[in-house]
Order: sequence, then C-alpha cells, then structure tokens
Amino acid sequence: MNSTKVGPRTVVTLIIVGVLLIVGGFLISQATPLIFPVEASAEARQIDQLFRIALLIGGAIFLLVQGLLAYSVWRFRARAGDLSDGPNIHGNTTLEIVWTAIPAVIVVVLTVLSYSVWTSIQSVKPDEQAVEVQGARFNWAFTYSTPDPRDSSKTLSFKSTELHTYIGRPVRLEMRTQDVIHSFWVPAMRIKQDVIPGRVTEYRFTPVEAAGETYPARYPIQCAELCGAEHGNMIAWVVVHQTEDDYTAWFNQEVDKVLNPPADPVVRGEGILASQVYPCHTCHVLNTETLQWAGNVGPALNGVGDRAAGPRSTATGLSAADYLYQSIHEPNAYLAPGFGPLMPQLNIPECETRSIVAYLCTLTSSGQPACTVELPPECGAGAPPEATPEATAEGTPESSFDPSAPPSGEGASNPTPEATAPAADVTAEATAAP
Ligand code: HEC
Ligand SMILES: [Cu+2]
Repeated sequence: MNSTKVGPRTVVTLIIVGVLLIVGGFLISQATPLIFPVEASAEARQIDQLFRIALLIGGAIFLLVQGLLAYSVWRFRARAGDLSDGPNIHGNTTLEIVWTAIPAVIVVVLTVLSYSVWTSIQSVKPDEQAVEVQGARFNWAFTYSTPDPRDSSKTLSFKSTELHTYIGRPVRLEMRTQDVIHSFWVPAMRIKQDVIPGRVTEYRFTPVEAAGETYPARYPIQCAELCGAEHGNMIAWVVVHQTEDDYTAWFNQEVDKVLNPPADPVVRGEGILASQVYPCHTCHVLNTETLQWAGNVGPALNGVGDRAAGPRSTATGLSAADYLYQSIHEPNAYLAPGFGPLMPQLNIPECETRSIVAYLCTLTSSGQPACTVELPPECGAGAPPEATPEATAEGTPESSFDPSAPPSGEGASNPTPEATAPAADVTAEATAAP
C-alpha cells in the first residue's frame, strides 16, 4: 500500500465522522436507560451515570466498528468479472499502537470512575438506619431493632416481610442467609448483592424522591440466584415512605403488635404464620379457613397434629408438642419419611416457636387439639422482651430445651407453678444470652 498524503478533505471527513460517532454514542447512552426502572436511590443515580458514560464509549465504538464494516462491504465489494485477490497487507505498527492505546486509556478511565462510585456507595453515612435482612428458601424477612420502651437496657426487635424506610434516610443492610446463596436484587435501587452462608454482607442505600412517584412507594425485591423450587416466588418489597413521620407511624404500629401479642398461644401462632415473616408457606401445603399455602417442598401440614401425636410420637419417643417443637427448632433431628433435610433452622425466638407449636397442635382431622402449649409469663403482653434471634442462636437453644419440660402435653394441660417453672428457666436463659 502506498503511504497516502492526508489532505484537508480527509481531515474534515475524519472530524465529521468523529463528531457523528460521539453524538451517536451520546444518543445511545441517553436512550437506552429509558427502559430502566425509576431511580429510587442516590446510588441508583450514581450507578446510572457511570453506566451512561460506559454506554457513550461503547456506543461510539459500536458505531465505528459497524460503520467501517458497512462502508467496507459497500466500498470494497467484488466488481463483476473481478476475480483477482485483494492487496496483501502485512501489519501496520502505527495502527496497532493506536488501537492498543485507546482501549487502554478507556479501561483506565472506567476503572477510576467505577472505583470512586463503588467507594462512595460503600462509605459509612451519618445516622444510618440498620436493618437486618434474612434470606431463606423462599422468602425475605427484615428485622428492626429499637430500645425496648418498657426497659431501655434491652432491645426490642420485630420482623417484617417488607423493608420500610423513608426518603433521605441512609439505610445499612446487614444481610444473612439461613440456608443457600440468595441474591438480593432491588432493580429500582440498582442493588444486586449475594448473601452467602456463614457471612454477614453489608450494603448501603439512600432512598430519594423519584419523579412522578406516589408515596408510600413500593419497589420489588427479587431473589436473583436460583435457590430451589420456589425461587421465582422469592419476592418482597421495599416500601419508601415520604416523611419520617409516616415511617414512624408504621414503626410504632409494629412495635405495638410486639408489645401486645394475643394472649392465646394458638391465635398468636396462627398470626405469626399468617404474617409470612417465616418462609413456612413457601414449602408446606396448608388449607384452613385463614391460611392457604401451596408450597411443595415439605409435607402438608393439614393433620400434622394427628401425625405428631401418632406415628411421629411413636418414631421419636417425643410427646406431640415436643415433636412439633423439635421439627421447627431442629428440623433435621428427625426427617418426616420421604423427605430430605431441606427445612432450615430459622432461629425463631422461643415464644414464637411455642406459639407456632400451639397452633400446629390444632391441625387435626377432628378439630380437637392434639396437644396444648402454655406460654411462660415472659411471652405475655407487657412482659420483658424476649431474646433476639441472634441471641437465641448463640445461646445454643438445642441443648437448653428440655423435652421433658413444658410446654408438653402433660405439663401444659396441668399448669401447676412447678410444671411451668422449668419452661420459664429455658426462656430466661435464652433471654440472658448476649
Ligand atoms: C425450605 C423449605 C421449608 C421451610 C421454609 C419450612 N419447612 Fe417445614 N419441612 C420441610 C421439609 C422438607 C420437611 C420434611 C423433613 C423434615 O422433617 O425436616 C419439613 C417438616 C416439617 C414438619 C414436620 C411434619 C411432619 O409431618 O412430621 C413441620 C411441623 C414443619 N416442617 C413445620 C414448618 C414450619 C412451622 C415452618 C416455618 C417456621 C417450616 N416448616 C418451614 C421444608 C420446609
Ligand atoms: Cu433465593
């Protein structure tokens, strides 16, 4: 190839082409994000801005490569009757230096920009609201903690199936999984973070006011890591309140529910299951007037009271209530025949576990409870707070639960002070754990 002189016309053409590429890249970078969900957090804006810059560069390169390709196909096509070979070209040092240097510069620029966005997202914000996130097959739950209004040296915590917050308040998520890897994906916040067994993952975001949004605004959370049969239904919601007052109203209402639980353990247990803060409904079938579950991982819970009192009691030597307690607290200690060890240990606090057992006892064909459970005074309304799930986990609850102590069929149906005392000790122990 002859080295050609670069005339003024070529320079003008190159400049025009260059400008067109940049304008084209810019249009691509502005148009593509229009298909994205709203930007509901400060981080979403930062991430989208970074994305637009990458898209501008990528769009210009796309137009350059495709443009050259189209131009070459047209300009250098084989003419009729031309059977000769094309010119034989061997390397071009200048060109190679240029096409190595340009991507190197682009990569460095993107690295620096990405790093600064990443560190800004991760940086500790003033006055963060800490929320614990639990992923379990197949739901998300959020735990809020606050000083107990009855005894400020203790913490009162409650769970929600929704992540509530408000505009402008930085949130720090403390994320855990109860079983396998899940991925916490909130498209509107541009969060996609894996939760990994045995690890606590932190993530931060600050909700912002999104144009044209009505408040409280609801944004979906979806598990983005295939985790089993109901993975596709592992959906929850971020609820962003407009003002701190709106948020506090919700918060106080939840605290009230904790302070004033139903006195009847059966009602309380049913309420806990109905609230879906634990993923029982995603794995079990249950058909009652109030609960319709269609999970297909574990055994149906209709008639579980009969089974607990009959075959399960025979197989394990436990009373019906103790068997039910064990099946929640140590799910793998005895596996219901035909099922694998798929049920997680959910670290459910003691009072809640007992209430759930009380409700499960009533799932019989006759409607007569197969067992009854007495809640120790600690679990009652106006009582001191019970242990947080973490505290229960650290308190080695497996060993501290004495199967012979209430609540069991015998102990609970005859609640003498002596009979209830050991149960109270169990809970006190769990409460005292750090
Ligand atoms: C990830 C799926 C999964 C979740 C979530 C789950 N379970 Fe299970 N459950 C199972 C499986 C599988 C079995 C059978 C194996 C076993 O006994 O552990 C089972 C067994 C049971 C049994 C014993 C049934 C019998 O016939 O003996 C009870 C009771 C029970 N689960 C209650 C619950 C409650 C209450 C919850 C919520 C706090 C829950 N499960 C959450 C999968 C699950
Ligand atoms: Cu999942």
